[in-house]
Amino acid sequence: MNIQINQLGYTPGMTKTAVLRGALGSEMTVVNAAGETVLTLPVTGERTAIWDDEVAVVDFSALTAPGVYTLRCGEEASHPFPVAERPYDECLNALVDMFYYQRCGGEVDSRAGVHAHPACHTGLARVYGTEEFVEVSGGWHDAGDYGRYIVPAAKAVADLLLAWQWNPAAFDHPGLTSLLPEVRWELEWMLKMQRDDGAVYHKVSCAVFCGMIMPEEEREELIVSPVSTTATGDFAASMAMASRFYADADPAFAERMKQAAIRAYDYLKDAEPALFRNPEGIHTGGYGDRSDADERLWAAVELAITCGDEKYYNAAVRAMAETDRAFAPLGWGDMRGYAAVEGMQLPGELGEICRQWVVNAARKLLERVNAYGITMTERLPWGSNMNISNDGMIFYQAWKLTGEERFRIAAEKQLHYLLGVNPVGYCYVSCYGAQPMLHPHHRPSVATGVCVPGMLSGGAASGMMDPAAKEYLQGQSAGKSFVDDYRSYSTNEICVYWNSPMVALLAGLMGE
Ligand code: 9MR
Ligand code: 9MR
Ligand code: ZN
Repeated sequence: MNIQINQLGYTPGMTKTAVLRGALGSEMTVVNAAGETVLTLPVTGERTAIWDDEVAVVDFSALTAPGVYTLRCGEEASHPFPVAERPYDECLNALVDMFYYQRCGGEVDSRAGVHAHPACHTGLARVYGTEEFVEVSGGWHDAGDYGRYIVPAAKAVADLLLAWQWNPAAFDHPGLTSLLPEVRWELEWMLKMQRDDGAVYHKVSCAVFCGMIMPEEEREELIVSPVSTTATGDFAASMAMASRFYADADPAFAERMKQAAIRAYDYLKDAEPALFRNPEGIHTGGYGDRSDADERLWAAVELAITCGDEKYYNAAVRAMAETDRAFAPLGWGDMRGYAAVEGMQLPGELGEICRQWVVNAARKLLERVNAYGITMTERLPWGSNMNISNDGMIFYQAWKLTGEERFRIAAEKQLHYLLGVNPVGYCYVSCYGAQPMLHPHHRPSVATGVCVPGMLSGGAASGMMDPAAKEYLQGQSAGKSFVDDYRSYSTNEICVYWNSPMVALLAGLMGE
């Protein structure tokens, strides 16, 4: 395909751009289902060299009437795509159901079809290096592996709660699961990972990654890795945040989370940074960090909001003064963006600082966008589709704050990229779109031979960081460094914290 479009289509009011490449004609036509040309647009302007192609970007936002269309240019045609009021409902539903498929410690029932399985990882877990055993069942498997890690869990929870905050109506339609109960599945597990002194264990997993088997077949010993201050800070922040979302429906649960957050925070006050590294003999995901200052900042901000207590507010003010606010990242390692996005609701100067921060971050991101509308060109990291969704969340927030259309358009372009406007022409959500990703590094999908739907691929990664990438992607440009092969964990794994920002972006954009 040499004309890339959002394969799930567009709402009437959305920005619509196609990326054309190769020696195409000077005119692009929009053709309806009856074969009639409804719009003709010039392919003008300079071609941009990007990722080994010469591309032209054509804006066809003038197309607003519902229908099914194809773009044509010379001999080339795009996939057919709809313009409709709600083109993403099913996909959003599937993106949320993905968390149900990732459930650990409980049955995934027959509604999951071939992916149904009995409760997995239910045994007690050994605390690393001790004879102590703890009950830490539950939560979601992190990704294509079966580890459960606090640091990325906090990001996933925060994104999903933001999605709910931005547009609860987006989650009205039926699926395997509902949003807040599903998030609770993770929160209940996180609570179990807290020690009596308030500190939080970094993760629970087996010593090494297992083969491509179903989760209940992984029966090696479960090991709880040591406490880290990043996990403890993330825990305090996400628990304090979550507490507000459950306060009406279940005040006791909300209070339990708030108290857990306070205990984690109190532990941190006197704790020197304890940054995680896999201890000897443990080889699963590391989620290491260089600093825990951002986790501490986020925790102070959330506790200030939830408790309305000056002591947390002042702590947040102090932490903020020491924070580099050049960008507002929403990663699993750098939580400054969550402090910024959440801190916007605080009163006084701190709230104002956070609002400014988010808008400035969006402005800076906008200076970096390329022909495909994304902010990364030279180097795409492992899980680049997460960064793209994260950028979309920041653009969305900036649009809501300022009303500036350029931010909305930028947010929409992140979505369009993920759903097809990218140089490999994939819809990066499994089983969706005309050319869906279908072979993720995801053990239940490999074990059954059937791809779980609704999972966002990590996407192009320029570092050639797995055997399949080395085999197939040598010499590829950054944006094309993707292979839909289950062996390529650095370009085609899936993750709860990659789905979560896409859920937030989509929910936000589908609100009014
Ligand atoms: O399956 C593992 C995946 O979840 C991780 O992201 C990845 C990198 O840590 O590692 C995968 O496991 C592979 C391991 O690192 C090396 N041996 C083969 C494993 C499965 O492909
Ligand atoms: O998402 C993580 C990515 O940012 C890192 O570059 C990569 C290598 O350390 O690890 C990714 O996280 C993996 C985790 O370690 C194990 N579960 C699967 C995660 C996604 O590949
Ligand atoms: Zn499990």
